[in-house]
Amino acid sequence: MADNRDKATDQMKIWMQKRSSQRPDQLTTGAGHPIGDKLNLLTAGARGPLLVQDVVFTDEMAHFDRERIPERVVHAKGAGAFGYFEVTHNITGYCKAKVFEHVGKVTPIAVRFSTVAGESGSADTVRDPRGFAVKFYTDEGNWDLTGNNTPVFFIKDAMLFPSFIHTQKRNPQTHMKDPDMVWDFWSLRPESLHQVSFLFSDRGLPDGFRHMNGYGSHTFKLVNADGELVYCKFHYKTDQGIKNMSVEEADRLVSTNPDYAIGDLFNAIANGNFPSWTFYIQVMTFKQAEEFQFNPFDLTKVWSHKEYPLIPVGKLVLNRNPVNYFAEVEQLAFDPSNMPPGIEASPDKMLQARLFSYPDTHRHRLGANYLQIPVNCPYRARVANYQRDGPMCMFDNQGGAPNYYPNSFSAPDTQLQFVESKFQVSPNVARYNSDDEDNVTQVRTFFTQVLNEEERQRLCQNMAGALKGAQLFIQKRMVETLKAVHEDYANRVQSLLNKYNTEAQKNNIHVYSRPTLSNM
Ligand code: HDE
Repeated sequence: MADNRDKATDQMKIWMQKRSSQRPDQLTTGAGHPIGDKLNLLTAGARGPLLVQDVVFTDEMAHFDRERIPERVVHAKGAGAFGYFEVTHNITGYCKAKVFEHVGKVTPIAVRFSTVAGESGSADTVRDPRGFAVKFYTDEGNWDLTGNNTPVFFIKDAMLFPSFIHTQKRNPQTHMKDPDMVWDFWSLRPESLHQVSFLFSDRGLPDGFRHMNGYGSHTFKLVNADGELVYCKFHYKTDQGIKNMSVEEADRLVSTNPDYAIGDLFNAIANGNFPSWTFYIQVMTFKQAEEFQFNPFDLTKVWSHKEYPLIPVGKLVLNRNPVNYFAEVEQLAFDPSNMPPGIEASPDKMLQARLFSYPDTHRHRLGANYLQIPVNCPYRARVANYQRDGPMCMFDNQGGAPNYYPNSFSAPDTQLQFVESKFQVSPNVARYNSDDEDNVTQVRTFFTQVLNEEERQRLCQNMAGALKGAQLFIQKRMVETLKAVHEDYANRVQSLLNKYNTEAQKNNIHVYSRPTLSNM
């Protein structure tokens, strides 16, 4: 075998070398009983049937039968790593959270990167947003910043999320990806245009996970020690530099190295080439929020960096690979409602919905006591509450401490300083339609000012290459929505579609050609 294999490929060899001085462990059953023979079933005679008393076999098989837990309903394919967050700039004027307590403060972190729509065995180099979720193990409980590599999202009202995700997954009958579903939804919901334009730009195919930025995306609230509040957005910018992949290279890797991004991250860390990101905040006062030209809680919009400049805060560094993928990555559970005192939710409807959805998902995937799993456990804080029992309760279940509140026996009590900030809400409860807010201005800026001419060309090419897979009436509606952004955007996509549609007619293709994977 070649000597030049990378560290990920050589994992078995490296593991064995580390143990070379030790004798192999005694093999046991799950219950710890030493095993004498692990190659042959216990049978009545050489050709006879199996005995139920072969507990060496039944112990192993019964556990094997239960190996899978439900995969994440989105973001199923991913890679994780561990490291630290270090404060480099003082932001205590904005936020009292202890994670920002002083310059030089270091907090351990876990990070999971992911694609969104594919299953856990899908390829890494597909066109898709990338998840970039960070768990900070702070002294005041865990803080999870469960973000993506884009500052905006496809929708702004969480009611649409399950339907939106269904369009990105598989057709209910064919069990195939379905361009009609994808483009039908996007063309019916113009608020998705900003994220869709990001997605079909070069940024839709990042080169692995190390060369992309991360964003908390939502608007959050920061509270300082005097109880003063500002709105805030979080950004983590790659120190490796942005690097994207060409469509051709991404397509090639889908078949030749579908785990490209996982391997790239693992090897970088194993080689001591630790990836890092510089962490910033953007801050908006409540007064500025009232006067802001857009809804400051609209997840399909960005805040201008000119008006709301990036304020440096610290560094995220990844310097340890998981010791075991299932234990530390598959079971790693992020939850936007994990916020320590000083960081609070804004009224962003999407964020509010996520506060419910994530812990609900974890209780389903991992069980009621998922917070006791080591990788999720807020181990730098002391958990003391009145929750007890449930499946897989792993520790002492808080021993003999009272399990009811209030009580007279000196059990855990509250402190007023940790009460959340007060805020006013609009008095009329109703189902407000937010899709009629301005969905085009920022997309126009992206198309005309953020992208250069070559990038614009590739965006239109990538979009038309995927949109051609949808029925004509859907193509037409999508082009109409592009027209509202910019005539040029719509015209370019339309003329490419005309070319594809004529070719399809000429070749008598009645079934619309399926887009390539990287264009889905
Ligand atoms: Fe998620 N999302 N999401 N999402 N999301 C999940 O949680 C959900 C949204 C994001 O590496 C799920 O544990 C709802 C925005 C990441 O483990 C689930 C809504 C952003 C990850 C869920 C959103 C994200 C998830 C699936 C709309 C970026 C992977 C399994 C209201 C700002 C985290 C799980 C990891 C995972 C729900 C929208 C990012 C089902 C309801 C916006 C990075 O709970």
